[in-house]
Amino acid sequence: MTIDTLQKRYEAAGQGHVFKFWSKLTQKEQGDLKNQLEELNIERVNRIYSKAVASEGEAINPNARTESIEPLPKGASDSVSVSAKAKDWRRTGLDAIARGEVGVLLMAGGQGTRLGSSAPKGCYDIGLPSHKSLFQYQAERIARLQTVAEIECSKPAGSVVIPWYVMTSGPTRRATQDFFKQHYYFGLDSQNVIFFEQGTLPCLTMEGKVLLETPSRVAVAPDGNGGLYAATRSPLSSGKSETVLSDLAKRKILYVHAYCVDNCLVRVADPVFLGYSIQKQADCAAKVVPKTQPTESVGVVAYRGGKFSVVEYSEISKEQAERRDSETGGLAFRAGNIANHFYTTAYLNRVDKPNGMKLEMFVFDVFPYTERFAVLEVERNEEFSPLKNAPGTGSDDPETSRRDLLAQHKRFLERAGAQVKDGVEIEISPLVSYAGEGLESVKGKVFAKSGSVEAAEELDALV
Ligand code: UD2
Repeated sequence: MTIDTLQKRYEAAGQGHVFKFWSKLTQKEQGDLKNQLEELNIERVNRIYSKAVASEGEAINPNARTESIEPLPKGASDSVSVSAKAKDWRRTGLDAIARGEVGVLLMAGGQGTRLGSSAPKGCYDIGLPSHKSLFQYQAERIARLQTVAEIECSKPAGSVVIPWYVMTSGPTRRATQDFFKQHYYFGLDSQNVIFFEQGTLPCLTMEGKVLLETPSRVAVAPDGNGGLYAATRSPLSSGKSETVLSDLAKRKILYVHAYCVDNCLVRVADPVFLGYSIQKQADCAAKVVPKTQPTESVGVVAYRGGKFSVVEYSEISKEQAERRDSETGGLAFRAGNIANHFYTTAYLNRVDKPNGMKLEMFVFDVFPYTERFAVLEVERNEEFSPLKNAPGTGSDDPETSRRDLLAQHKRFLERAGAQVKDGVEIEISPLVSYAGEGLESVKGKVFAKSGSVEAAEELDALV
């Protein structure tokens, strides 16, 4: 396309201002800007903007919203703490892992602005005795789970693989890949850690005008974790045809666990959640925790127009968030979404870009497209402590993450029959225990010293 045609196209779209500095740019800068502007579908950007403004209007006036939003009906979800089937679900999930049918998809393209750190969130050190990052915890949980599956399903050591697909965005890709390389993939085989990149959208002013980051570059931001669906279809590296979907097919992966990077308690490829969803024959599923505060920054899994959906915390109205269940007195919208999802690979292949017309696409945009949807409620203190805010905020911050993880490890030891003296902080590497298993040796022991252990034998030094 000639620069003239391009400029006319942008002027017709009301975005001609991006050429403001054109004449002052060097040859190279002009080339870079031209390439970026050609790749941008400026008409689509304008359509997304006008749709976003329209739905913004809807959010302000919720009765203008076309579909009704209702809490999930009773029986639409199960709970690990109530159901007697958790052990059976775990067995089913572990068998699938042992058969090599399970992959993990980490959504790591967010920029962690609220946290105030410029590095990708997964690199964050929440101040544990080991100073391990979130990425390292997740990697070691995968490694441990591979071992648990080998032991419990009688497979040869090293034979079970859970491939890890890491979705990054423009701003997080380089730093994320470098971090994994520097840490030798935290002991995982790099062949089984696949990085891919989600799309971006240009940053717009409130009036919908494209923002320039520099005189020769349009400012862009990740297109939301719902960018996952397009990203799984885009080439893993330029000029190659492999995509995440083709890699899943090549490895014969049937089930995918997708999760949010910032939850220090996340059970990566949780066999209980996998087994539950497999037994329910769900196309996709969401793990939830009971929502207790109306103002919590979590979406709620609900019925919208009779379909499963998640009403994001930025969308729910005040009265809906505060609505109480007449029987229990608890919140009516209590299924707190924790960005922790199950998909069959078949479903991931079936959904197309569900909502490419949003400024920020959400991972749960695909839920309304199936009735075969499952919801599993888990215990917050065991599985959810998100890192959203800067140190010292008092909630969802590094201190609460550290507190919740170490409190869980103390429970692991007590459930295994040990006693931990007050004030003693013991951190147990995921390589020792994924969910509290593998600690038989501590029965009857009293721990009086703080520290972190990388092997069960090291616990004796803390008695
Ligand atoms: C997410 C959930 C919210 C609740 C909360 C719990 C969505 C849309 N909302 O809200 O319902 O579950 O988490 O902690 O999931 N990400 C990308 N690319 C992007 C944007 C985000 O990969 O363009 C990743 C991000 O790295 C993180 C996850 O998606 O792993 C959630 O992103 P967030 O922390 O910005 O989402 P939040 O807290 O607004």
